[in-house]
Parts: sequence; C-alpha cells; structure tokens
Amino acid sequence: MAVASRTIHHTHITNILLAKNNVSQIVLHNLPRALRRDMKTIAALYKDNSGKPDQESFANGSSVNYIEGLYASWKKNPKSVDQSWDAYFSGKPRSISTNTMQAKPAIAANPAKAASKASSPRSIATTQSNQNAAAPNPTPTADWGYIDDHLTVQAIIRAYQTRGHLAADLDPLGIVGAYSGSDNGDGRKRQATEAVLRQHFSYVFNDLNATFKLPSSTMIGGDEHFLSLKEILDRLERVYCGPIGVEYMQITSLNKTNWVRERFEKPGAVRFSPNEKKLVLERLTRSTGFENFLAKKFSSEKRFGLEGCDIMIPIMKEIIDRSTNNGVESVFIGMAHRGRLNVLANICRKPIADILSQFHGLKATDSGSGDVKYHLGLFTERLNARTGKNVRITVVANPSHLEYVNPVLLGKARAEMYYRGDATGTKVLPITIHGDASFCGQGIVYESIHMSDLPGYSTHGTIHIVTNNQVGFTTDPRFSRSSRYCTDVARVLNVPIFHVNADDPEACVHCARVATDWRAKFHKDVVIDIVGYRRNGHNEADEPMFTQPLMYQRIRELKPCVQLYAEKLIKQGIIQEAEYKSMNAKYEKICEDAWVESKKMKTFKYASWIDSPWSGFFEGRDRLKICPTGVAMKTLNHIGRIFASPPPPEHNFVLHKGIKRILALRMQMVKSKMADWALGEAFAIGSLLRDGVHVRLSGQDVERGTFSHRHHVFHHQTQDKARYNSMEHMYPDQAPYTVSNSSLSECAILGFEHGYSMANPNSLVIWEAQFGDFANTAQTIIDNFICSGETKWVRQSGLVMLLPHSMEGMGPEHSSGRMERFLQLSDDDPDVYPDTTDCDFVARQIMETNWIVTNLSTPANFFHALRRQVAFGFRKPLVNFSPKSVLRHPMARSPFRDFNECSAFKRLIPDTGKAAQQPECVTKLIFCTGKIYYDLAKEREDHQQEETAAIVRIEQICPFPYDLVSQQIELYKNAELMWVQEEHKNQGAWAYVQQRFDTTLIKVENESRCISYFGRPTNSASSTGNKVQHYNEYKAFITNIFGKLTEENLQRLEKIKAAQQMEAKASMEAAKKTDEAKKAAEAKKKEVSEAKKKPEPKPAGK
Ligand SMILES: Cc1ncc(C[n+]2csc(CCOP(=O)(O)OP(=O)(O)O)c2C)c(N)n1
Ligand SMILES: [Mg+2]
Repeated sequence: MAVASRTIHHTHITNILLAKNNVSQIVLHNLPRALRRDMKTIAALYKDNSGKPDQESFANGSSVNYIEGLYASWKKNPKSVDQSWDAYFSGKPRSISTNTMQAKPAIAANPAKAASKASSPRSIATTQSNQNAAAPNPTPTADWGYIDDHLTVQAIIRAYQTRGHLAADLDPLGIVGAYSGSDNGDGRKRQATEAVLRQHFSYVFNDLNATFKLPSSTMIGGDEHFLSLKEILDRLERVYCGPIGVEYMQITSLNKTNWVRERFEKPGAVRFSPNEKKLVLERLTRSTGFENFLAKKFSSEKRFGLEGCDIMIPIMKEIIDRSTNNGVESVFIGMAHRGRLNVLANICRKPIADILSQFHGLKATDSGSGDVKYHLGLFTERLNARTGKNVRITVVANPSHLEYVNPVLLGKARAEMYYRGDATGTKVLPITIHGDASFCGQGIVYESIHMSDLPGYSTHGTIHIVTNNQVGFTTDPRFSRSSRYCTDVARVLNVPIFHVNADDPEACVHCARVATDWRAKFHKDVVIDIVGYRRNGHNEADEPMFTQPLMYQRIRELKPCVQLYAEKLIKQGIIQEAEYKSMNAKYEKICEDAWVESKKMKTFKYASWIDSPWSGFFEGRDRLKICPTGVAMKTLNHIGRIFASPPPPEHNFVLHKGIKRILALRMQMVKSKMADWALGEAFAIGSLLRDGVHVRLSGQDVERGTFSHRHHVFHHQTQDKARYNSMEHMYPDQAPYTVSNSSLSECAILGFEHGYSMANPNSLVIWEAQFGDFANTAQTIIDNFICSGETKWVRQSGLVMLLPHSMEGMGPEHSSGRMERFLQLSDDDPDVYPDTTDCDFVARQIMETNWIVTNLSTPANFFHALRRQVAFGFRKPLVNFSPKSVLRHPMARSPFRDFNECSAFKRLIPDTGKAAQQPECVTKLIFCTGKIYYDLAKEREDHQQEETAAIVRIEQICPFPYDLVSQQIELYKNAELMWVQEEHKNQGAWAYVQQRFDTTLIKVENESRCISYFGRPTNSASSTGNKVQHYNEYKAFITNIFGKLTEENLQRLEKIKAAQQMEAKASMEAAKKTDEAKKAAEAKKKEVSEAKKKPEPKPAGK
C-alpha cells in the first residue's frame, strides 16, 4: 500500500472521527475494549437530532478502517505498528507517549506503489511532517494527508453513488448533457468524472496506481478489499456512468441502499448468458416487428407506435416472467396510448387478428358507444411459457386523459389482493406505464403514488415504467418540467429510480430484473425510466420536423435498437445473421397470417375487450329482478344493539365521554325503534356484511364522519393506536368491512374506489366526499370513468358516491355537490316518456341509464338505496347528495318498520298528510328533493296550509320516476305545479327535472298545466357566504310559495315561540335543580364517608 511513513497522533484520529462523524459498529467489534470505549464515546458525541447515531452517513469508514487495519496488523504482529499504538492496543499504561503514535505502513498491500506514492508532493509533505512526530501537541497539517487521501477516495465513491446518474450515458440521442448541462461538441461524449467529481479536484492524485482500502460503503471490490485508484474510478464509472443511471441514495434505509448497491456494484452484477441474450433479441424483434407490420399495413392510421422505446416489451416480459416465478398470479397493467397495441399483442397475447380487425372499421354486435382501439381494456389468462405457470393479465381500459388510469388500476389491484387474501402483494402485481411529459405534468401521478404506503390503499409495490421519449407531443422537456428528470415526482417514495438507455437492451432488462426483485423483497414501488426517443411524430401522421428538427435529424441517423443489438450479438458470435433473419421472418409470417384472418372478420364485440369479466355473475341471472332490500326486525335489533354498544368489557376499552353519550342515544333509538341517518347506514352495512357482501367505505375522515355522526371506529383514550370497530363484530361469519380515512385527495381516492368497485360485483364500495363541493377535483374520474365507463368499455361498477350537499348557509364551498352537473351527465333522454307499463320498468330504466342520482331524505330510503346497489341484477353507480342537517334532523328519522321485509326503496315519497286526504282541495302541488322538504313542511305548517299544499319528494331524480310523478299530477288535478329548490336556478335539479316534467305533462291526458320554478335566482357561485343574505334569499322564495305570514299566523307563531321558550326555561331550571340536588346529595355522601373515616373519639379518661 502506498502509505508513506507518517506521524499520526491518536487524538488526531479522534479529531478526524469527530470531523467525519462516523464510527462503524462493525469495526468497533474488532477493536479492543479500551479503544472501542474511546470510539463509542466519540460516536456518542455524534448523534443526529433524534439522538440516534447517524447511520446513514456514507462518508464513513476510512478513518475507522485505518485503525482497524492497524489493529489487524498489530494482532498478527504487535511489532508491526508503532509502539505507541502497541501500547494503546495492548492497554499498557500510556507512559511511553500516548500522544505520539506512529502510523507505520502496517497495512501496505502494495509496497511498490508505496514508493511511487512517496514521491508525490503530498508524500513529501507527509514525510517532512514525520519530523514533527514527537511534538507534544502536533498540528494536524501533515498528518491529515494520509487520512484525507482515503477520505477523498471515499467521497469520490459516494459522489458516484449519489450523483453518478447525472453523468450516465442515458440518452441514445445524446441530447441530455452531463451534470453541467454544457455540451462538449457533439453532445455525446460525457465527461462523467469531471461532472461527478468536480468538488474533489483539489485532491487530485498524482498517482492513479496508488492503492486504497475500500470502505464498507461500496461493493465494487467484490471480494477484494484494496484497489488501485484507477480501478476504483473505472469500476465506478462503469457502474454509475454507463447506460444505467441508478438514483437510489435518497432512500433512507441503509439496508435498502445496500441491497440496490449490490445489484449494480458487485463485479459481474449485470450478466447475461448467451441464451438470455438471444431471448432479449427475440423479444425485441417481436416488439419492433409488430410496429413495422402495422406501419406497413396502415401507414396513415394512428397507432402511437413504440419505436424508439421498443425495449419496453422485453422489459415487461422480464418483469412478468420473473414475477410469476416469484409467485405472482395476476398482473394489472395501466397505460396510455404509446405502445398499447404492442402490449396487447406481445404481452397479453391478444390474437393479432383481433387487434388488426380494429383497424378495419367493423360493426359492433353489442351495445355501447365503444372507444378507440388504444383505450380498450383486456383480460387474459394464459400459461407463461417460460415459467410454466398460469398468469392473468389485465390491461385496464382508460380514457385519453393521461395518467388518470393510475388510481383506478391501483384500486383494482388492491381489490384483487383482497379477494385473493394476498396481504403482501405476493400474488398480484400492478404495473403502470407512463409517458415522460405526463408523468411529471399530471398531478394525479403524485396523488396516486402517495397512496403506496397507506394501509387501506397500498398495493405493496407498483412497478412504474416510463417510456421516456424525451418529448410530449411537440413540447421539449425544458418547456414541460422544472425538474431534471421526469421521474422526480417519484422521489417522494423513498425507492430506487433506474434511468436506462433504451438502446442498451441488456442494461434495460437488468433494470427490469432488479426492479422486480426489489418489489418482491421490499413490497415497495420502483421506477424504470427508459430513456429513448420517438421515431415518428406524436402519432404516425404527424410531422415532427416542424418542431424538433435537430432531434429528428439525429433520429433519422440512428439504427433501430433491435438492429444495433443484433449486430452486437452477431459480432459476439452469439447468433448467426441467418438465424436473426429467420427470427424476423418468422414473426412477420405470424403477423401476415393474422392479417389474413382479420380480413375474414365481419363484426366484433365490445365485450371481448373487457377488463372486468365478472365471470359467473351474469350467467343465469334475471338482470331485471331487484331482490328485496328490507330485512327482519330481528336483524335490525341485533345490528342496532351492537352498533349502540361499547366494546365488550374484555377489551378494557376506554371510550371518550362523548362517545358514551352518543352510544346511549343510539341505544335509546334502538329501544324506541326509530333510526337516524347513522343507524340507517349501519343497518345497510351490517345486513350486507351478514349477507356475505364485502363493504368498503373510504374517503376523508369517514371513520368518524366529517360531521361526527358515524363513529365506526372508536379510539382508546389511554392507549395509542388501539381502535375498535363494532361493525366488524356484527356476525361471526360476516364478510369483512373496511372503513378507511383516506389521503386528502379526491381524484386519486375516487379513482381507486372506482377501480376497487369493478373487481367484484359482490361488494359495496362507497366513497364519501368531505363536502360534495370538493368532488370536482376528481372531475376527470367522474366524467371519464364513472359516468361513461360502462358505455365506452362495457364494464359495470356499483360504486356509491356520497356527496354531502348542504345549502345551509356555510358559504360557497360548503354548500353544493353540484347536483346539476351529475344530472346533466345523465344519459336518459329527457324527451322520451318511457314505457311505464312494463312490469320491469324500474329496473330496466336504471339499467339503461348511466347512473343513479338520488337526493334522499330519510334514513330508511338511504338504507334501501345502499342495499339496492347489490340487489340489482346489474351494477350501476349511485350518486347521492345527503345534506349535513338530515344527519341529525329530528324529523329525518325512520321507524324500524320502514326497514323491514315489507318495505322497499321509494323513488318518490308522496304527501301522506291532510292534503292527500282531499286532493281536489289542494291548490299547490310542490315537488322538491332532499332536505328542503323539512323546511317546506315546517313553513306549510306555519302558514297553515296543510290542507291546500301537498309536498312530494323526488328521492331518485335520475332516472326520473315518470310513472310516480304522473300519478301525483293526476291526483292533484286542481293544483298549481311547483318545483321548489334551495339551490340557485342554474343549479340543483331544476334544469334536469323541468324537461322531464314537460315530457310527463305532455303525456298526461287533458293536461294544460306547466310547472314553475321557485327558488333562488341564478348565480355563478353555489351560495352566498353571508348568513343574513342566505336567510333572506330563503325567505324570499318561501314567501313566493306560501305568501306572507298573516297577522293571525304571526300571533300564533309568537305564542308557540313564547311557549317553547317557557318550556325550555322550565326544563333548564328543572335540570339545574336536579343538578344542585345531585351535588348536594354527593356532598352529603362525602361528608358521611369522611366522618366514618375519622377515628371515634376516645371516651375521656377518668
Ligand atoms: C390530461 C391530458 N392532457 C392532454 C392530453 C393530450 N395529449 C395526448 S398525448 C400528449 C403528449 C404526451 O406526452 P408523453 O406523456 O411524453 O407521452 P408520449 O406521447 O410522448 O409517449 C398530450 C399532451 C391528454 N391526452 N391528456
Ligand atoms: Mg413523451
């Protein structure tokens, strides 16, 4: 070892250790106790803010290694080190000179190099410094040299590990420069060392042959512990600045970084046998061959080819092969347009003829409006030829909206894990494929990946592949992102990101291997960023030279990756040219045969492009039959009692006082056979669980309920994280119930739940918005998946969306779930009066509409609506607007009989009061929906118009209950028809119902009436923020309906008010008295007990 003899004071080492903040535990084990103790003291001084030793420091090892080296030599031969060290190691009294320890060339591994090192300027300096060795308080100037050399080498190693990817050779086009961003001519040649090591230049070594002991923080040495500087640099350069840029030093776990390091640094880490190389070539041939074939046959058709990132197919194949070998049985793929057809053909093995037939413009034989070919979903089950295991592959259908499929895919994958009982993601693998511009541009990416570690949402690792063609349509990265990498958003995940040159197939497939193994081992996400290019325009008809002229000049000079790789393998003698040609010809023949086959096809079915087959669900089922939704009184009592009870005593669960009160009130309700909203909901969930239906409720703060009405999860008041959920203990053999507070994202969570709901029809999946107002941040999921998914992709979902819609004076962003939008998106024809005489009318009408929109006013109807979701012979999304106030409104209660076997969902609730008894006397027939009913009922009473005003609630707004509405119109022949809503005129249900009322009125014989609007005027905001204005607006339309309160009414109301006040005062006083009496009784009791405690006075002695 090139170590010049130099003096080193052991306190210097202490200083150095202090300075470098590192004491290796491993090394400490090898040292004698005294030294260990000294060094532990040093280590103790160096703790991070949390008080833990800074274990993540990578600038560690060399100083300690040096001492370890000395110690090892000393152990072999105590004379090999300076006597001061000998004294120190042997624990002799430090009488000799504890502060003049000599650093001998005890660990020299290469004496020849020592000579050369000794002649370097630094060596001279250090040699000179030896003369000061005996100085009692030596200055560190000279001695630092040796340590510095090692520390510098270590810093260099760390620099490569941390920033080597910045100088890696990632770009087949040579556009992306090294770290500095400067181009050194043709932009291709990387000065990796310069870029990565810039700050270490002050330590340039004159002698690249000098040998260094490798620190434990690198594995480039393999079994060797010493390497020359040149070899160190060469190896680092190969590992970190070659075709793979490993971005992993942001990971906070040392164990994980070491794992990644091993997979790249260890000599021979990237190794391919000749057969493996051939396999990669064959797969690449198929990938490129498929695109070439489509280009030949459909030169002017859009197909969003993969050319330039063709390696994506071999990467995916490697991931799937390796994962199936590891036990994965089901793979979920979410991706956009680019390379979609190739994935269907080469990954899913969808018959190529079926894919080609999509280009022929065939007529569909089933219903639905369909979608373009590169959006359709797919489900296949096939034998994996390489592993001999069966694997299911699902490609989730997606809209054009880039990246929005991500949460949907995750939800589907999570559900699959749930149904397979796969708690760790061992059997189910989600893969998401991204474009470079969309990965960094779309916020949904961040919202989705942020679910990766959430207990209720984790998929235990998703593999992300970015087909990074360095352009988004016509926009260069420098105009589309501020981050260096398009993948920087994934840095929040604390996982590795592999950037890899798309023209280096083996490097790419190696990354696929490591990514797969990482996910299998750590159950965490991982990212592969395939840096390639796009051979054609955005689509094949686009002219890319308009906008990226130089890039495309370069692209045109480039040979396709498959050709480059074939040439390389031919040169290596791994494959003969003839063999390669026959490989190509064979695949071309497959495509040509498929082409002939596709020409014979005359029609096609959307249903054969479905991603959620639900096999067995529809077979033999009468789709139009709605099973009864009511349940037995016994069931209600059972569920009610458990829901109203604290955890059983054996749990020793300390409940909050407030919760105890709520439970007591619940129990009172159960005893009086009356249910509020929370109890009605619990009846629905509990009874479905009993029926074996898995229920999942998710959204922000749903466990308690935003408005503190639900309380499904109790929190132990003295034990951290101890929770109890009585809904999980309704029946011993019930289906599992999942209730989970979500991250603060509407879009990703709604997408996730939508995906979850599609996995299995025998489930009820509910997403609740905090307030309905916030649901519009998930507009893409609503518009492009929930509203139109069935029509485009022939797949159903019974997802329930609860959108609290409360015009209750809480201001513009806490008032409206924007009912009007959902109604406007409903696809029932407003001008067509349906055949209401059909005995299956109710089910048929719903089946033929894209979703159900309700504004429910009673707990019982809410209960039936939830249960009906599973009672249908099909699945349909339900959007319900339940205002905050009905959660506790004293009138919004339902008797138990409204839940029993004789009860059912009410699409419309007619008036059952005085007005209904003499309908001919009714002058106002008020139609309304939701909570306004309770206000109107009160106003009607105040105005004493119970006999003349009938109030009818439309509970199911969409599809419109034409039959029931006509009955009401016909019943109240003499009444003026009114639609009353609290929302502004351009909002709420008015625009939707008006058209349907008109259609109904045309249909009713001899009807000349029309319906008029009563409510707030138009407004761009959903409500005022001013409570006074809110009330005035309300009063204005109420007066329009019922007129002004008469003098007589006012006096009567005044009297009622006064009586109520008196009553309230009396009850307050009574309560006060009781309270006082209680206190007095308690005080008395205390007094008595204290008196008892006092010792009896001894009788006075005589
Ligand atoms: C949310 C959204 N915005 C805009 C578009 C229009 N669009 C389609 S492809 C594309 C470029 C995508 O670039 P990138 O993500 O890099 O994928 P590439 O096409 O390059 O594979 C754009 C802007 C879209 N489909 N979705
Ligand atoms: Mg792109």
